[in-house]
Amino acid sequence: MTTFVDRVELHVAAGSGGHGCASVHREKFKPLGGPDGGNGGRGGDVTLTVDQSITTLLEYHHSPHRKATNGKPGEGGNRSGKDGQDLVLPVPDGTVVLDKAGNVLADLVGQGTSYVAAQGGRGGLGNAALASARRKAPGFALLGEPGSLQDIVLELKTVADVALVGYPSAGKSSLISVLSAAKPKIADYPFTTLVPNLGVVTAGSTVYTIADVPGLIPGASQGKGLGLEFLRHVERCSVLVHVLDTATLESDRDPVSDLDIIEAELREYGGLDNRPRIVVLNKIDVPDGKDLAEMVRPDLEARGYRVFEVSAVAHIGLKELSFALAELVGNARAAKPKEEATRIVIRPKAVDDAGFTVTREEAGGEPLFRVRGEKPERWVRQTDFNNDEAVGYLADRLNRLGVEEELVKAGARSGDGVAIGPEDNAVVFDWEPTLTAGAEMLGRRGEDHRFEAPRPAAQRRRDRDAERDEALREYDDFEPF
Ligand SMILES: Nc1nc2c(ncn2[C@@H]2O[C@H](COP(=O)(O)OP(=O)(O)OP(=O)(O)O)[C@@H](O)[C@H]2O)c(=O)[nH]1
Ligand SMILES: [Mg+2]
Repeated sequence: MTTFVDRVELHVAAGSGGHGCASVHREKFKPLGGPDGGNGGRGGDVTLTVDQSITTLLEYHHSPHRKATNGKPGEGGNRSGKDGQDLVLPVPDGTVVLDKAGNVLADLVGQGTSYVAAQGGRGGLGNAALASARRKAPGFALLGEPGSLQDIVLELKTVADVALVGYPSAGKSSLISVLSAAKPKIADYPFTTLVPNLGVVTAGSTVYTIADVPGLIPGASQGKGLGLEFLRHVERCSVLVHVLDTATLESDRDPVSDLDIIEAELREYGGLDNRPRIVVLNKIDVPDGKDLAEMVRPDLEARGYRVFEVSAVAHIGLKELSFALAELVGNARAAKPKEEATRIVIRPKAVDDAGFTVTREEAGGEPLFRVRGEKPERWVRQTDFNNDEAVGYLADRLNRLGVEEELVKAGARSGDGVAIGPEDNAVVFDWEPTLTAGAEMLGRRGEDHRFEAPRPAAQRRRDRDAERDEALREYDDFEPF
């Protein structure tokens, strides 16, 4: 038996961004040739993509840890680091992606549908990209960001138009084998089918898929037999077929009570009430079977079912059945909204990029001000804390975002603790306000006075305005990176 796995836990890690490079161009007779450190490359994403040739999640069961490659660091001579390679993980059609709490993150249906499960870290800017009119030779570069890590659960819900349900040995797998080219295992003992089978049926111009699930028995909803676990695989079907055994040797069974019991179990599972159903009376090649089928037919029709008498073994009534199913599938498809013809790529919900919050906490009797927000947290990750200039640059960025102002409003005073980031992963420092030194101070760190020449007053004013414009532009420029 080939192993079938329809639920796995998967741990994915995107690649980290490469660090930016801090380097100064060197050439004979040009001792200060300017910064030429390149940017780090982006880390690779981990993406799940539907590949219809795959039918099981088995591969991920065997190796549940997957990682994309890191971006390469930038180099001198304005050389950017190479981007990391995206890791594309092929998954079966109908794979549902959940987080550990069971929330659905994505439902991947249709060839090529993709989901970015972990996003690669950005590369850090090199000092060439960080240079500006007022910071002509930055002696630092930004660090690459770590790639995101995700623990996800993949669950397979088979995508089939028609699902066969019924008692063990009613002939579900036999029917699939004669209606399609699929060759499922068939035997005359119960629970031969341990995993769903899938076949493709062509009836006239209609092509549809048909799946069975392991046989159900009374009490399946309480876990008897193989239980209801596999009914997950019929959830997506648009037509349900009751396969009823007209030739069972069990004296306490007959097609009508079998149907009632299976219906009761389906109800217990829930969510399938609105699927159109038909009834197939199988094994009419057996003489007693044919008699029994004719006997129960009026009863079943009185309940509103369309009834088909067939024999999977003797190939009786199969054509009518396959065309009737094609019609039902056709109706269901017509009723459904048109499927997207293009590839669907689902990205994780964008984090709120705009703002940040400052909250006051107490830590050992001392006030602690916590700053949370996508930008400030990212900037902290990009900062090389061994480099004073890089730390100064971080302070400037935080300033321009208005973090200092908010700290003042929240009552922070010089020397108070400020933490940027979540409780378990924050950078904490003692706050030294720079705002009080006046707006002039904004954005003036990292200036390299070696490049400054004396300027007339009018020129200084123009420069100052240009600097301010540039500071704002620079601030925007870095965001889409
Ligand atoms: N005489 C006769 N036997 C049949 C017919 N269809 C299936 N069988 C036999 O019934 C037995 C069970 O058939 P399967 O197709 O494996 O039944 P199933 O519903 O898939 O059973 P599970 O997978 O255990 O739920 C096998 O021995 C088949 O050969 C039929 O039309 N006539
Ligand atoms: Mg079977």
